[in-house]
Amino acid sequence: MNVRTAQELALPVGVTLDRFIMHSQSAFPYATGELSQLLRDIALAGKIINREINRAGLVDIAGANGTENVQGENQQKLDIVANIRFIRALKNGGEVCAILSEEDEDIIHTGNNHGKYVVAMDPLDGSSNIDVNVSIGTIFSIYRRVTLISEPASMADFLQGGRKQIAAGYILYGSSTMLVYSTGDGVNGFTYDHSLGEFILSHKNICSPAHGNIYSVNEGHYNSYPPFVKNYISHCKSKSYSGRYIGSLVGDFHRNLLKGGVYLYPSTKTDPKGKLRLLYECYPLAFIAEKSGGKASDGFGNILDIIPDSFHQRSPIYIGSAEMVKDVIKL
Ligand code: AHM
Ligand code: MG
Repeated sequence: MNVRTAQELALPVGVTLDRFIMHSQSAFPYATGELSQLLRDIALAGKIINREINRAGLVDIAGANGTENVQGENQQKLDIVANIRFIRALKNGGEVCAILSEEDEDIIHTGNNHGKYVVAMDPLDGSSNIDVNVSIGTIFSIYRRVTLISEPASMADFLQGGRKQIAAGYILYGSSTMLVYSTGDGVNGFTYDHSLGEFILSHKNICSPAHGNIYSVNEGHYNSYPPFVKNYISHCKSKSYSGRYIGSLVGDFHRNLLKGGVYLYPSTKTDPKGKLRLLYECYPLAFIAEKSGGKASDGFGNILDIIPDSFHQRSPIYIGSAEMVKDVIKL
């Protein structure tokens, strides 16, 4: 066990995210604190988005007769609002030189060319669930830039490949709001305490069960799945596994991470590369899966080993409990 994990394990459940981050940083005497600050910026953006989501229904009512909300801002769809909030928080933080978002075709330069990091994110994933009060999530992935500091970031900073992520995680806006992240050593979960306005360590050192009895897949597309996926679905049925599919990647992934299960988004006849985006959906969750003992594959190899060639490229994904992912591929 390295120093950092030992330090983190020493902290009891119930400490604040800030304290946890500070404690983790203290294991590295030469750390500048920039990554710590970046994680705090992400948590802040998560709190703001959480607030927007919680009052979304009310805002619609308040804005029914016009296009402005209570703060005089234009009414916008929640995923656009989340995108704006996230970008603003990362720009203000100063550690990030560029952002790749699911909502924008090109990378967004923050103007902080001295920032060491780039962030790829899906600010609000699960679009079909956004307006119907079902769990949704933010997914993020952090890289140290490879281009020269002080110059504008470029494609190369984002196309380094999943193994080069230095941190990744997600925020789940569900029955409670949770931030789950890893900087490489273990995965920890923090639940948002509304009354304190703080994320509190609630799920320490999360370990993905090696096996489970949940499978999550959109069976509506069954007929267009590859034969090995159909075989796996039959296998799950023969074992009487539970089918659980929210249609919200973060929610489905999180449940399977805690309880043991596998999430599948295969290639289909119409989408031979699957639906989910490699850089800000598959990579970060694959990182969390692996750091917690789970696994993620595209059906051929490890998701993290795929070398990307474009910002918004897609990939099939089979992710979750290690043994279950192995079973999918074996079939
Ligand atoms: P989105 O980025 O447009 O929200 O799409 C991603 C979502 C995932 O959260 C979810 O697992 C999947 O799409 C559901 O897709 P489908 O409706 O095809 O089952
Ligand atoms: Mg998405």
